[in-house]
Amino acid sequence: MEKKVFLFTLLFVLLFGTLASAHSGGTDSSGGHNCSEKSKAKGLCTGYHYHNGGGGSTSSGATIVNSEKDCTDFASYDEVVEYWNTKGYSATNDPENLDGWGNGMVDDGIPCEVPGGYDLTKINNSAEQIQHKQEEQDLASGENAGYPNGVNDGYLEVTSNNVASTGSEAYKAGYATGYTKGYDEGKTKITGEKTKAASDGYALGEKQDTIEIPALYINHAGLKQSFEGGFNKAVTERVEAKKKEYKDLGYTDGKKDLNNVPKDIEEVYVNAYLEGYNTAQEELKDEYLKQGYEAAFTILKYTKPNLDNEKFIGWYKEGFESNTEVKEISAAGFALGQAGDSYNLPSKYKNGEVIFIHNYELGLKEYEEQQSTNQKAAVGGVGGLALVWLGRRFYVAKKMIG
Ligand SMILES: [Ca+2]
Ligand SMILES: [Ca+2]
Repeated sequence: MEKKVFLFTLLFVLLFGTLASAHSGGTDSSGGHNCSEKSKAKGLCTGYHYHNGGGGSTSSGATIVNSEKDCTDFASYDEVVEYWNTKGYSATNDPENLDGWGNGMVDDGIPCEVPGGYDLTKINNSAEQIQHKQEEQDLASGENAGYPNGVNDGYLEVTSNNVASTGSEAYKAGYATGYTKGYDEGKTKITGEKTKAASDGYALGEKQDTIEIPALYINHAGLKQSFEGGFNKAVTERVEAKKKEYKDLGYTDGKKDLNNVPKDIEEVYVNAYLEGYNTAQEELKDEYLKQGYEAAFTILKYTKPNLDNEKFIGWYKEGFESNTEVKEISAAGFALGQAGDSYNLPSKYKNGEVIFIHNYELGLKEYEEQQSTNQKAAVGGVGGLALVWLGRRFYVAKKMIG
């Protein structure tokens, strides 16, 4: 009977206690309580929880972990974000009511009260972070798409065009970056290859006159052009060197008056030979013309020079006859003599003294003859001799004055 009463009492106490602890407002000795059905419906809590500052220690010393935080529990907004991110919360997953107004209704995915100017992309799952990630992704994929196109265009040396026709602004910006980077790389690559092509072309041009563009260079306009440029440079240098060789040969022959125009060579070299030959011949001609010209000052009459080359003799004679200064000297010398003046060689006729003196004497002779004729006419036969003597005296006096 006693045993029965004890069991009944225990059951009553347990039942009563359970009912008492299920009350929504009160807390137990640990400072917490179970979540009421009403609270569960509101979304405020799910099970046993604490209030007012979170978990604490029981009198027995066991640590109680608070399963829920409020915005006031954090020292800084960065802490809020760190907590939010660590928990993996979002606009659709906010069991601690950090996002909205604590009413259990989720808000915009931004927990608590965000300070102005805060970088919202730091907050996991925020619209800003999602957008930022999308932009970064777009930027990267744009760059990946632009780079190979840039490399290709730079290599082909076409006009740079870093504009993407489609995609978001971030994609376009990434495209431009990738393209420009690639374009520069492509350009550097082709520049190096062109230098090589030019050098290969030059090497071929040093060996032969016929161009053979390697397959490696034929399909790229710039490479082809560089190869051709190098080739032509070498050929031109080679031709110029050979031309000079023939020109020098022609000059040597021309000086010897030996016209040995080379046979069986291209016209360009024949012409080079003739150019040298003609230059030498012109120089020779000038030499003999001058000799003849100078001789005209020293001899009264042309005399064939002691030369065995008829061409040289001809040039000598041409030079001799072209000397008109001699005519002037002759005339001046003659005039001086004819005037009965004393002999006086002007310095400008110094190199033609032979001519001058000869003509002076001719002039003087004429003068004297004239004087003689005049005297004879004036005095007749008898007194003539005296007058001739007088006239002679007069001439001497005049000569002394002169
Ligand atoms: Ca909370
Ligand atoms: Ca919010």
